[in-house]
Amino acid sequence: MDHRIRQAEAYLDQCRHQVDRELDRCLARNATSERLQETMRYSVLGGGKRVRPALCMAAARAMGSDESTALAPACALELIHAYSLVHDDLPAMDDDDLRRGRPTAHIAFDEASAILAGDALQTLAFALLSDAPALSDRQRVTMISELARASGHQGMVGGQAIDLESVGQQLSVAQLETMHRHKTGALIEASVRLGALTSETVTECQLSNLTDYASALGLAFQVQDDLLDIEGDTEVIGKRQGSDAARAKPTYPALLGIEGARQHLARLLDEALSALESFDSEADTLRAMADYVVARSH
Ligand code: GRG
Repeated sequence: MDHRIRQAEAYLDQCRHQVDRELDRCLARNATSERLQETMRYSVLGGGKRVRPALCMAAARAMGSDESTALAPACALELIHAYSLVHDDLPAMDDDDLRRGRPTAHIAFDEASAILAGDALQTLAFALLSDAPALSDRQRVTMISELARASGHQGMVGGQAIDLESVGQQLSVAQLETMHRHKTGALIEASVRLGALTSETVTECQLSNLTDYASALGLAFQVQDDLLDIEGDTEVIGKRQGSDAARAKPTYPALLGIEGARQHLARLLDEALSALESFDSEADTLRAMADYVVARSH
């Protein structure tokens, strides 16, 4: 297990290096407004684990694709993720002052710049995918469609809406799961699916198994996030210093108890790994990523 976690950390470093170089290049062009460009760069290039790009590239590896074909989708996923964090931190949402140990975008710049940067990061994700030189037209359209669904009202934005509506409410475990499947899970599923779609020969059965892996992993990610919240990990300061409303949100440990949440996490890890049973060693990086997600400390 420890060996697999170290393997995942090394892979995350490698993906971060490639993705950040590409994002740096994309965000250096055509500065219509220097302030907007600075806010975008600050929001994307200032840290982050790069879990979604790594999942995308690991899924491409599992399918035997050249991993460079997954670079554009990996960057697009990170851009959507960055936009969601910038908007999530705004006063109208979670009202957070810190993210990744630094002032949030609306504090470092201003609210209007943060809103515009989030909007522009989102559209840049789709521009990047539509221009991806290593993908066929069909792959580009499929990926754009999948990413749009996963991040829009049927996915992440829908989950955020449920989250905002549920503040102060008593949710059941099933309702909490529905919220997280949309808010966090949909983009994690898209990360793995876009990686797999870099292969022209991926079958429905392979996609379905990889989606099951990602679906369990997405929930595991959230359960671990809730546990880290409780354990008061100081490295996730931004999220932890949210508004009173943010703190009143329902969590797995609140519903299941800390031990119950840990057991749930272990079951989800089993589920994720079982979904990869039909894959051989080519899926070892995905297996390592699953171990990392449940063991991560930030
Ligand atoms: C505002 C449209 C809109 C959506 C917001 C995903 C989301 C929806 C908000 C993020 C808030 C949050 C902290 C959710 C919990 C799980 C999560 C996505 C944590 C942050 O992701 P990491 O840990 O962050 O991958 P880094 O900083 O490593 O990139």
